[in-house]
Amino acid sequence: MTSKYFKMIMISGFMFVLILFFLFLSFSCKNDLSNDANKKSLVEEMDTIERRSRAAENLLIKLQDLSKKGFAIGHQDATSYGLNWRHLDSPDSIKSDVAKVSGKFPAVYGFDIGHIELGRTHNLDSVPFDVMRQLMIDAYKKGGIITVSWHADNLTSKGNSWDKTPTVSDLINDGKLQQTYTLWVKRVADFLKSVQVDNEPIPVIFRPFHEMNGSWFWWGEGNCSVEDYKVLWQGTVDLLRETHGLNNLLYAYSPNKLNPNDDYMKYYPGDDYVDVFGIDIYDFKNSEDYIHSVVHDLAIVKKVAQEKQKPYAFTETGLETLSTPNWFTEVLYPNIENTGVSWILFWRNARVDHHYMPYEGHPISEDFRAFEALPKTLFLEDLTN
Ligand code: BMA
Repeated sequence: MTSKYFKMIMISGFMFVLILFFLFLSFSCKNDLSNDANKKSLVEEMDTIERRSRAAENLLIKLQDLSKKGFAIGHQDATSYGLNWRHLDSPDSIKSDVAKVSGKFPAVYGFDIGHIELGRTHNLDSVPFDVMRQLMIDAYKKGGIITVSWHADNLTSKGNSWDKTPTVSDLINDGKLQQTYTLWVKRVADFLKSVQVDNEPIPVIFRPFHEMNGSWFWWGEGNCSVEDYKVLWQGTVDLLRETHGLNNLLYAYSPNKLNPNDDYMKYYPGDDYVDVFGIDIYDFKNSEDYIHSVVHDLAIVKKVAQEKQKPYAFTETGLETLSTPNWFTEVLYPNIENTGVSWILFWRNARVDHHYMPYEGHPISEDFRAFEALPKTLFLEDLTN
């Protein structure tokens, strides 16, 4: 009786394995034979999930999809503070200068984690990291997209990001500095891992070491060689991805506006290390020059991104103090509406002499409302609808 029963279990077990095997075979054949480049085999899918969480994969898809409808409007520190207010002072309500002026919240939320590497409680612009975490979670839960830059201090001089003392070559050759940098990246990883919804780290577009073709940061042109830059980028991503197991990050590569002989891909660390292409271009109160760069440079970014089948964005822009009348509808919009960028990030509203989005009562408010009403501008509610 016992042995008959055992035999039956063995046979049904064997049949079960056989069915599974055929099921798997039919799945992989289907994928092998299908000509659809977007379909992944089971094995590929497992690899991708390990490398990028499901949520990060979804974000990549969202970026591609939304670019077919328009471009998402982003603002740096949108909900952390604005002109004459700080989230810290009235944490019960979420505010934003963009919402105060247009009635709509931005779709993309930029944050900067400079000074997380030092183990500080506040970032370089005095935003407490605990508040930042809450604001990231809030924005993500509402359907917003989160992007994070990192104005890290200089390892060698202990000055800030703008301290040009060469340090990347030191880092590559000096074991002691490597130890410190490893700790810095651990602090970055710990923070980005701690921003969770339903016990899962939320997906974040991480944009470290930006504007490297300019010479104002320690990781920039002239302060760090091209080869060293790539080693720095790859080493940082390896630490985050492999040592700390972060799979919620998409990595954005964002040089500054190109000068005539600049090569957009000069500092590119490789396809395995970049998920999104970007560029930072500011209007230094010269619309003509700005428009020329926007049109010329975004065309290059678009070409590269399309070849590599990755999304692309206008990762930083703005006109400080917004002193050019109708800037949003006349200078910016016509020159980006057909570029296919997924998002555009305006820099922070810090002070009356340092802001890039209108605030209540700003003379450009009406133009901004007209910009909001144009077909391609996507705000938070446009993403979720
Ligand atoms: C710069 C300025 C600085 C700020 C830094 C990081 O462009 O806005 O005041 O500290 O970004 O946010």
